[in-house]
Amino acid sequence: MEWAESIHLKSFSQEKLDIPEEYIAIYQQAEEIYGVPWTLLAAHHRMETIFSTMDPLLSPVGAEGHMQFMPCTFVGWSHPSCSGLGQGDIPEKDKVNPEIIAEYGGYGVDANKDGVADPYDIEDAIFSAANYLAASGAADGELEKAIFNYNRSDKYVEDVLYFYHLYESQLEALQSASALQTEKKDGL
Ligand SMILES: [Ca+2]
Repeated sequence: MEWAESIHLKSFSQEKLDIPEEYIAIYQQAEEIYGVPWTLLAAHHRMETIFSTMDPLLSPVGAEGHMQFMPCTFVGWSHPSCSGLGQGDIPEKDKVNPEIIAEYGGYGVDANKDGVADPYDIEDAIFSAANYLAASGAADGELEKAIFNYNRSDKYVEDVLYFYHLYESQLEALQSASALQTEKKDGL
């Protein structure tokens, strides 16, 4: 019996999720509101900034923050300065103003309700990404279409899907390991 238990615990400890724990609750809250699988949000976060470890969180073409939003996608493409890749020429204070974003039809969200929608704030960034992916079909199962809309490259779609499926299978392994643990405790 003791032997069997130690074997089981060993296999349990080998199951892991390659997602920093600190972000999981935020992804899950965003899934609740926008209907986008939280593991897909994690996959985008992994691809965009390697879970926010990229320094600085600003790309050479002007994509900003934890989830690498182009300012025109965040604030809204109907902003008069928006064209091309979407860097625009939007004053810094307008970029984070929820009223301005509503006016121009952007996807930026003030998730933590501090009055600004900031792509450099982790909660705002993840909710904004979920909002954008949901509008692109990810809440209706059209993952490929939504991912492609986020970054128009087939390679990007392939890479995001790779991490999405990886996290989904890790999660499944963890859940079945934890179900086994529960059964054991219940004496089944
Ligand atoms: Ca905010």
